[in-house]
Amino acid sequence: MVHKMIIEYVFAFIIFLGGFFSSIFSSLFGTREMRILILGLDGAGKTTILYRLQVGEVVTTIPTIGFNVETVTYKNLKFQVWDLGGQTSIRPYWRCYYSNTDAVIYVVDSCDRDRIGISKSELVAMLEEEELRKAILVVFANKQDMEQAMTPSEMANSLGLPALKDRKWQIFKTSATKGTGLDEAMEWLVETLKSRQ
Ligand SMILES: Nc1nc2c(ncn2[C@@H]2O[C@H](COP(=O)(O)OP(=O)(O)OP(=O)(O)O)[C@@H](O)[C@H]2O)c(=O)[nH]1
Ligand SMILES: [Mg+2]
Repeated sequence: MVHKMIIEYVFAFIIFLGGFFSSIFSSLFGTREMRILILGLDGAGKTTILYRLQVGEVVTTIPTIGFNVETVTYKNLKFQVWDLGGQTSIRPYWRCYYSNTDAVIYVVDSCDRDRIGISKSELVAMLEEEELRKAILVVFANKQDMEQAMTPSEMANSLGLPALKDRKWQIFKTSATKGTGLDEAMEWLVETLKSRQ
């Protein structure tokens, strides 16, 4: 019991340190890369998407405890992409990574009807944060290769996207394992980021 608590504290500290260094790094370098966070519930496909974008392949993933960070080059633009663990106990640490974020890729499992409400509340709470006021939001309606997948418009409504105020957002259907839809979504993200500069 005591051991478990110590391990949890150590994990929490490591995740917190990750967030601390990530914000120091991004504020130290003037001509910085665009900073993107990949967020969403556990199992949505965030890590699969990160490595699809980086190496163009499907990697075998395990649930992320903490974070993965990679430099992704897309259309000659360099992005620093942070993929954070989505388990309930890790979500409170997302906010350690918010500062200087240009865009959030919010990944939703299109087959997870039971948890779309939880996904919405996490999204709404995240968007209320001052540090993310100017961040662009791209929702990936992921796992569209599955037969029971919800449609993007159904998901947009369930997530409350049409009600968002003062936010540049778009939703795309994706399949990280098949590799479909990612290009279109990244294209929109790049163009939207460029037009804001
Ligand atoms: N069918 C299907 N499975 C997918 C897709 N994307 C990811 N998966 C699978 O979903 C599972 C979870 O994927 P991860 O990328 O580890 O999920 P995650 O969002 O990083 O999860 P956490 O790290 O726990 O937050 C893996 O078995 C993936 O292969 C997809 O588009 N279609
Ligand atoms: Mg992961």
